[in-house]
Amino acid sequence: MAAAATKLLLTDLASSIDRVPDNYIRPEADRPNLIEVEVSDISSIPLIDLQGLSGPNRDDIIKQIGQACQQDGFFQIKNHGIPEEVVQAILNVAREFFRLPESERLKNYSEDPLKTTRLSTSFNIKTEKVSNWRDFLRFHCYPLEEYVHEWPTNPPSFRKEVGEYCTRVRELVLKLLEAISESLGLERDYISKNLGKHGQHMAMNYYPPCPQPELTYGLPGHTDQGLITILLQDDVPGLQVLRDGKWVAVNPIPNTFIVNIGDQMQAISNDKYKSIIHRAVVNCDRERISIPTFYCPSPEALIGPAMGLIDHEHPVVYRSFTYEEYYQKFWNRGLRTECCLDIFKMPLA
Ligand SMILES: O=C(O)CCC(=O)C(=O)O
Repeated sequence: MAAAATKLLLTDLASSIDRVPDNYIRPEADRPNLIEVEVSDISSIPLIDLQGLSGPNRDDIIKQIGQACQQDGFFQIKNHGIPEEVVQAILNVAREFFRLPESERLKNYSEDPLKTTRLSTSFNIKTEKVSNWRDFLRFHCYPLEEYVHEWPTNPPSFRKEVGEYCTRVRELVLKLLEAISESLGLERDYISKNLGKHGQHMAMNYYPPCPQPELTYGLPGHTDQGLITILLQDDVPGLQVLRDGKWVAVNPIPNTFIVNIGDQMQAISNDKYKSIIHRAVVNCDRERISIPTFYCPSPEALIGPAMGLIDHEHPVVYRSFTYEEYYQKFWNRGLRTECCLDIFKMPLA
C-alpha cells in the first residue's frame, strides 16, 4: 500500500507489485466473475460489412445497422475504409506514449475531468471510492485546429498520427450517422444537424497486467455518454458487453472496429436504440490498449427525442438538455451501471 500513495499513475505502480492494493479491490458482490463470461460469436454481436454503403448495398446495410442498434446497441464493422497503416500507427503511438518515462508522461497529468487534454488514472479519482486498473490519456479532437496544440509532443509523431486517425474516424462516423438517421426513418442529415458544431473526444486506455484480475476492473460496467463510440482495441481481449443479463466477451477481430450506441443517441431515438452497459476486464499476462472515439454534440447543442419518433404509442421519454449539462453530470456521478440518462426522464403522466 505504501507504493500506492507515492505514484500518481497506475503504470508506474503496477510493475512493482504482486498483489492488488486495497484501493483497487471491489467488494465481493461486485467482482468480474470471469468464469461466467460468454465469448461473442456472430449471432451475439453482429459484424456488419460496410462495403457498398454508398452504392448498391446501401438499403441492406442500413437495415442491418438499424437492427443492430435496436437489438444489440453494439456491432462490429469491417471494410470501414480506414487504412490498416493508419490504425497500426495510432496503436504504436499509444504504446510508445505509455512507455515513456514517468516524468515525461506526467507533463500531461490532470485530475480535472473538464480539461480538454489530460492524462489521468482510473475514472474520476476525486469522486470514486474504488479505483480502476487503468491509466488513460483523454483529449478533444474536433475541431482539430482548436485542440491539436494541447496534445502531447512526445512521441514526436503523436500529433501527426493521431490527427490523421481522428480525421479518418470522423469521416467514418459521419457516414454512420447518416445511415443511423435513415434507419430511424429520419432525414439523412437529421442527427448531424442536431449536434451543434459537433464534438469528438478520444481516449487511449492503458491497462497494465494485473496480478489479481478477479478482484478489480479496468473499467466497471457503464454506458457511454456520447452519441456513438468507435472502439479500436489491440489484440488482447478485455471488452465485455452486457447482453440478456450475461456478460459477453467481444474479442478482437483484426481490421474491425466496434461501434456502440451512446446515451445521446438513445435520447434522440426516444429509447428505440439502446446505450448498452459494457466493461473492461484485465488479465495477469499482457498489457492492453483500447482507443475509443466518442463522437458527441458540442456543449451548447440541445439534445432530445426527435419529433418524428414521438407519437401516441411512443410518448416522449426525455426532456431536452444541453450536452454540457449532461457531460458535467456524467463525470461528477462516477461510472455506474444506472444510465445517467435516467436523470433526464420525463415524469410519468
Ligand atoms: O477498453 C475497452 O474495451 C472499453 C473502453 C471503454 O468502455 C471506455 O473507455 O469507455
